[in-house]
Amino acid sequence: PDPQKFINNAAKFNDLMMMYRCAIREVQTKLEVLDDEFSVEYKRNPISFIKTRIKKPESIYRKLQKLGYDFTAENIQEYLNDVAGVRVVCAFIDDIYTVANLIAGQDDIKVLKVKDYIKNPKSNGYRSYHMIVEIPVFFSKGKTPMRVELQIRTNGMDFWATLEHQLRYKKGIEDLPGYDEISAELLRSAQAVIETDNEMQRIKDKIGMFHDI
Ligand code: 0O2
Repeated sequence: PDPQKFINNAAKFNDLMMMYRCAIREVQTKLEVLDDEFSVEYKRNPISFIKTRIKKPESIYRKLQKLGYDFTAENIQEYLNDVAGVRVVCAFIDDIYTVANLIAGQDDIKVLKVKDYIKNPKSNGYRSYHMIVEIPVFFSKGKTPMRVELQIRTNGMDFWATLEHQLRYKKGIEDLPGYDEISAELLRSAQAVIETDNEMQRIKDKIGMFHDI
């Protein structure tokens, strides 16, 4: 192993992660601007909270390996869409589409891919609106288009997905004797969240007929 090569690669990796952190900041600011404007214009916030994350080196490595690529900065930039992640949690289902459309309509944003797991939930019950966007970030070396994964969901969808994610990532959970029953229970709880989300939307629409909301 050549130590100099290792040091150069590590520096390149750090540089790239810095670029993803900056891309996240750009997207986060856009979302905060929209939320701020909404709170002044309509006296309410469509966004409950925003969470951001950079994919961990180990997860990046595993995903590249699964796709059959080496762990290099070039491959990360070329083949991975979700190194930079922004999760937007909204109060109501219609807020999700409002936020998604307002972001997609901005002329410096390019939408590369959309997966609507709300209209088409996954078989395990997972729901969320996923968007891969490309945003230009201005560095001293010039303008670089960076990809960011946006996951937009309601509080209910987030509550369910967070718990399901924690359970799924527990080692060996699939081998537990009652695993099928656990999956079925998770699916039933997802259904309960769908019903509550829909109910809240109906209530909002009802109030909205008489009052700005
Ligand atoms: P982590 O730990 O959150 O980073 P793509 O290459 O984009 O077409 P991919 O990567 O399967 O294919 O994208 P997809 O389906 O849009 O899902 C990516 C992310 O969505 C996942 O990231 C999760 O964060 C979330 N997600 C997708 N399905 C589920 C699910 O069934 N349950 C939960 N809780 N979250 C889900 P990672 O990298 O898997 O994990």
